[in-house]
Amino acid sequence: MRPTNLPLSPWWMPFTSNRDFKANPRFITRAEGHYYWSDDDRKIYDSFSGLWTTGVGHCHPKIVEAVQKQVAELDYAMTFQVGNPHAFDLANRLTSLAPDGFEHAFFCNSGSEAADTSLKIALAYHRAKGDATRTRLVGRARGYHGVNFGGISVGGMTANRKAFSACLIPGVDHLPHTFNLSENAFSKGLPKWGAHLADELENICALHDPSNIAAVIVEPAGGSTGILPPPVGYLKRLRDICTKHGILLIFDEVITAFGRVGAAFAAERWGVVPDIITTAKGLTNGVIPMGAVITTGEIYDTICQGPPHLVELFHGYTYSGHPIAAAAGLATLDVYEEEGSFEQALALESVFEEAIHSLADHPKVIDIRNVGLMGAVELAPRDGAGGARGLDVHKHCFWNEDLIIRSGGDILQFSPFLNSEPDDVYATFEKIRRAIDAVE
Ligand code: PXG
Repeated sequence: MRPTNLPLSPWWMPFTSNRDFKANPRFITRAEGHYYWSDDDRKIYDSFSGLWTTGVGHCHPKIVEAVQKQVAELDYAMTFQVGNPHAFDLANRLTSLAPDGFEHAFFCNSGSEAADTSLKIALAYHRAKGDATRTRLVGRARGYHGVNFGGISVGGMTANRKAFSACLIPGVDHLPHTFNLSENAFSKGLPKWGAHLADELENICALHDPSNIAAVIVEPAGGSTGILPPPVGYLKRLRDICTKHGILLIFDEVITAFGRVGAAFAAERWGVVPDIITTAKGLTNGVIPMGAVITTGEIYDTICQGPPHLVELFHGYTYSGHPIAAAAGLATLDVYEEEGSFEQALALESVFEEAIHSLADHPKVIDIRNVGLMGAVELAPRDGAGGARGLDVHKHCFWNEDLIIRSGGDILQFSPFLNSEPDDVYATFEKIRRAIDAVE
């Protein structure tokens, strides 16, 4: 229960309309399984699995137990020049889960740190190889790679870049995004149109010469931009062009890894293997912050050379390989395996697709996109007030439908639990229909 006189002003909340929120706050005080509880003790269904994080449900007993045990046994240990078994164990488990050839995991604490770490590893790799001119990076319009300077520089979300424009890192190009309403509206799964958009990478190579390009970073399926599944054949074309020109391909799998697209990694689901994979969120079921950058043996071996007493990569965080985060990660990977979470997600894909597309006839809906257990319903914006309708639907769901949804502007996003009950998935979109009806 929230103390009624708790001042709200001091916490400057992330990605929140602070003044609007504090005028009418929405509090979550407890969670279990597929539900949150609000401070007025309503049981609220979570249609977003935390924030893409909590695929096997909140407060999973196995993960809770592992964290409780770990915090009492080894709360923290430095990881610079000292190791702990939990982080080594997790690195082993992660590299076994990843596609063949991925042999090393670098730990950090978030998706943003994973993105920046991956870019630094790419630059360090080319330099160590003697290709020090390869410094340029390529991202994609509407891409999201977190909010640190590297991530917003290669990212393509205008609102996240606008205020920081003068200080974005230099030497970055962007591929075009794959959103196209006239070609792909209401497509189910991977859109058929758009593979050719990967060919823009050839133009970027022609402009700068490939010998100057270090890496391309993309989300295999766009997430925070409002779900942009890759057009059929698109990822393979990117892979082929990168291979042809010696450019590293980074998949930002912070959302898509660990079952979200019905496999351990999107790379596996769509059969396209990058050189570096970034992860976070589902790595620990969201219980303890953690990210990991997984790389091939070749990248590690290239960077880790020279006199053995020297530090090979001048990068790392105080909490890289934190023992409690590692314990949470190990327990989470156990749960995925024991419960068959990735297979559960794959089996739910058609239920989710049918449920989300049931809104296709709604006059306020202009597009619906889905892949795996990622989905978006795009609403027509209100005249002169883009984003207001989406936020109103979010609030209406919270207060009137006992439902948490995520709205990014006028795009409603959904990330059902990997182990959702089909009835709950259908019920979610019945609630959404009522909410869209109810708001202006
Ligand atoms: N990469 C990707 C692909 C992400 O989706 C990050 C990096 C950054 O992770 P951290 O842990 O630093 O937040 C993300 C994060 C949304 C939403 O509404 C998605 C994210 C964050 C905030 C909102 O879809 N993803």
